[in-house]
Amino acid sequence: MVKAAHIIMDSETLHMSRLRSVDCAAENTLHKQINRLQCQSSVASLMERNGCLEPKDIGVVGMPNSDTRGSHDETIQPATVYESTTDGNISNLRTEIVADGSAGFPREHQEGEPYKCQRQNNDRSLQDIFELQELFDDEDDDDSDWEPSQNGIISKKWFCTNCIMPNFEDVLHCDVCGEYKESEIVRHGFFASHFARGVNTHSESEELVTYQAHVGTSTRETALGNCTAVGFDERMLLHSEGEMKSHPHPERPDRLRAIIASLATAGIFPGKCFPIPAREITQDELLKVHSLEHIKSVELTSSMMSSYFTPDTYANEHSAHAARLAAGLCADLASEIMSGHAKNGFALVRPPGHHAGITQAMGFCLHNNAAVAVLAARVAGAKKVLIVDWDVHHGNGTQEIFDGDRSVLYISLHRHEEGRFYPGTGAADEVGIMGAEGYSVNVPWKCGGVGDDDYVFAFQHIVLPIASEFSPDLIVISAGFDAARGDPLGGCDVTPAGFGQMTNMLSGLCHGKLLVILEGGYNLRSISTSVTAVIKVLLGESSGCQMGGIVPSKQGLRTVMEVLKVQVKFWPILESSYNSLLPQWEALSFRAKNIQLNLARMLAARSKRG
Ligand code: Q9C
Ligand code: ZN
Repeated sequence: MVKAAHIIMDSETLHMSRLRSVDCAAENTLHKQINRLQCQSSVASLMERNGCLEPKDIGVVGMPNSDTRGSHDETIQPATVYESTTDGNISNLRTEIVADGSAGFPREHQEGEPYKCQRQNNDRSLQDIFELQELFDDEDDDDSDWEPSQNGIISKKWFCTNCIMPNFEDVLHCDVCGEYKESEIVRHGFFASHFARGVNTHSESEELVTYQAHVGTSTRETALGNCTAVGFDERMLLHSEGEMKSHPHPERPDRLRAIIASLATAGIFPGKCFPIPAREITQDELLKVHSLEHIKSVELTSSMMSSYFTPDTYANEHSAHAARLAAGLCADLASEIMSGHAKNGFALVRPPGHHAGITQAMGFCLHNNAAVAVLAARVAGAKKVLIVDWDVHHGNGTQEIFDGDRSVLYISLHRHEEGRFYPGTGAADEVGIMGAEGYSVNVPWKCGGVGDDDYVFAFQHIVLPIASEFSPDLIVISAGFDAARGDPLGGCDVTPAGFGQMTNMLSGLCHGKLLVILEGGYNLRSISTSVTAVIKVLLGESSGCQMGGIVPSKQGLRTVMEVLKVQVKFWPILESSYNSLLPQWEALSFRAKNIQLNLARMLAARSKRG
């Protein structure tokens, strides 16, 4: 049997090598470009309509000289912009590009100063498109991919496989992420979608059989002992939005396909990690997290081809099953780690879970996988569990489930924008309730564009001190990769090395008992490279790169100070962090005030003159 698994892997390796040659070139190109056009004018205009952005801030952010796509240099194709008019029609409004790499960076201080400028939060692209979804969908179905353009010429649009942003027929590379129109990102390898797959040598069902054989072999014949376990089941790919909307849903089956293909190419899975077979979570297990009413409402979707909990939380007839498998995998991974059968683990699951609360499905989430895992860990002997949630959105569901529970510490870092970013919860002063104050720790970023340094800085000064003090028996990471560079929803800037670094920092606690659970993350290349980086740390193959010289952005330092101020009441150990950062912070806010003061004086003098 072991031999058989080897043969399967070899044929897979061969199979994947085609993908590798295609992808490496694209990967290099893409990584340089990924940020380049993130703040496209189409996005900016939508934001502007919503009153989120000053027109002057519209710009192209990134590296104008890094275009490796072809011979053309800074010539940036104008993106066409749609805006819904009051009568519900979609009309083309404007075409505006500032081909200047510095545009969009608000410059509060001079070059060379220690605080990095943050990208303007003008990249909530998809979110805005979603808010307009109903308007888009009012259009006649047959016309859904046809949009009028400024000069009356009709052009057909296509959606980027990698980042799902809309593009015009005549461009060959995605305007937002640079992915090739006919991208083969999920074309080959395990579970490539029927849709994306052209001519292929062997069928998907053959691959399923070989994959299942491999799962069976390794789990039966190998002791997991010191290994990294991976939970995956192809039946979770069946959860998809049945209705063809005018825009593809970001939480799509290809997310898992892309990750699986990357891991296979790297020889990590199958290869170095051990597969955990999926099982469905039981109703009794779910009842420890969710209300019966919620469980029933999810089950009810099995009899419907298409249903919705919220406008963006869909289900098809397979969704409830997929959600039970996702939760079951998380529960089993937690028990395997607690029992010592596995060193650590990664749950490659969907639908995601952290927005699902006691009584409701929302934010693409049906059952709360992380919460289910915590309860399974408890059954397996864990007294205290730490949940670190680095999905770009606040895990309102997880926080609600454990709000009054001192045995579960929930720490979340998320884009918040004073409650304007989805789901709106997770302010620094949400600390837990009913005697469990201090057992919810929220790190709410004030804007988008947050990158590695701010995350690592917050880990150094908040997450690690509190986590060591708490001394958990297990750490569950609610690992969304939508804070990743290139994500269409998150608009942040965390790199694979950043995710690796955070994983590495946590692996020093509780003897490395770490369960990583996939939450969000919608750019296929970003999530694939990020998951790979995290698993390499879990495998002990990488220590997550350099650590020195972490310089937070101004907003990052401000958020960290705010959180320290709130949490120091519950975690006295934070006092030293707070005191050591105070001079840095005061100097910074003093300088900012001075700039403001000087500006005010200048303006006053000017108005006096004229
Ligand atoms: N106007 C996860 O990343 N966007 N969920 C809603 C409503 C929902 C994200 C916009 C984003 C949910 C798991
Ligand atoms: Zn998210």
